[in-house]
Amino acid sequence: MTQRIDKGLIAEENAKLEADLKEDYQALGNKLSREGINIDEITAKAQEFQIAVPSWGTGTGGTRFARFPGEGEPRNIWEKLEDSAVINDLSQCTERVSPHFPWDKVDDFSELKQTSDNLNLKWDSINSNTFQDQPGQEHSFKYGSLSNTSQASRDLAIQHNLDCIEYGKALDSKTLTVWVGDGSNHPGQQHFQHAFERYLESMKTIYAGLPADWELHIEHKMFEPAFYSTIIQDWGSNVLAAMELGPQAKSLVDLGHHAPNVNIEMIVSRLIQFKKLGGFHFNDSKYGDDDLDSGSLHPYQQFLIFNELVDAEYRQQAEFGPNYMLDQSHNVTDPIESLMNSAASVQRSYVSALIVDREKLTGYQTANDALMCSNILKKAFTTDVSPILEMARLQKGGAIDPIAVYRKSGYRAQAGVERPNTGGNGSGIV
Ligand code: RM4
Ligand code: MN
Ligand code: MN
Repeated sequence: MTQRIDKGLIAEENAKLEADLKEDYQALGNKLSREGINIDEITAKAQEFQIAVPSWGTGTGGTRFARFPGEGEPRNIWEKLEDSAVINDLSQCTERVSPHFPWDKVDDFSELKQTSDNLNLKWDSINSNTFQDQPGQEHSFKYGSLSNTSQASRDLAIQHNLDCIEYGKALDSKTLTVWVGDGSNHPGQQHFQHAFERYLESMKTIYAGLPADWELHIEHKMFEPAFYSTIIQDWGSNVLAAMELGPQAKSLVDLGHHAPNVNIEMIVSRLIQFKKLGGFHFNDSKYGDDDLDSGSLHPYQQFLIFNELVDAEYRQQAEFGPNYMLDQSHNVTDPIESLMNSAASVQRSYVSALIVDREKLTGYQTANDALMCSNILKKAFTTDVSPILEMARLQKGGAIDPIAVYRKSGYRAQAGVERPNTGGNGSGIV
């Protein structure tokens, strides 16, 4: 097992930065208190914030053209867990891991649960995979899974999802997330309505297998692998399916799965209003499903999404409690560093949204003062809340500067020695 980051190293590195942090925290605290905000209350909320790490994000991702394996990348779920523990030790806001099956399948799930317990990690949403065939698979998913014209292929896809629920029970998860690549590449290839009917019929069987305290999250994506039509291509089809299935079915929003310029924060608001917001896959993108670091391109959009989420919290919206997860896949960075960066970026959006003056905003909205509405949001967004994030980590035993400590630890080089490249990490994203 790769040696975790030494707590002594974290303390030593924090000690170098602590005096400056205290000064910055005090200054920000003074500024916020002039606006009636208690900085310690915001820090306490930042400390409660959690965002799950995708097991497949700990390995190096690829494109449709090639994958360039990284040094010491995890080869199986045990090693993915080790990396996830490092991310959480330093970041202190990622105590959950979201697994993907069958990529992360093991023979003994109680052993896996025991291992995660020992690493102080819990399990988030279970992701099923019917977007590729497994070796020796009897009925192919080439022409779709839950909506395939072949009943035998559909049955296999349904069974896989039911198996995922069983794995999830053993790991004490409470959510199944279903994303399928089903769709078509040629106009006329598929009868839209019949395909959607087949999908819904399959999903009803999966829904019937859900334990009473579970949720079923449906994830939409506009395109890829199908490039003409996709069965759940947008939030409209998504929420229609969720409404058809019942109250335990909700929609999941992956930020990279929309057409460019779509107003995602408004979709979020609609889903909140109708109690259908299940969760998120945070990432960023310029073109499509790019899976770049969260907030690396559109930090204001990410903030505006959190503005809706915090508003729902503030209004104590009924049945509101989405799962927050990262979903990204890296080609050129160290995935541990990127996941730490992304987790902090999403946490930053949450904290920035917490300092929006909601009473003033409502007043300006009522008065139709568009300029001041926008300025209220911009004011919160442009306030540098870094001292809050850093203090939140420090007080929980994490690192003031997670990337610096991680680099100093030599963890990646050590993983490189202990995890010789076996040519794959079980996650079939190329
Ligand atoms: C998809 C989608 C799903 C993820 C796969 C790996 O584009 O984002 O959430 O399970 O990729
Ligand atoms: Mn996703
Ligand atoms: Mn995606």
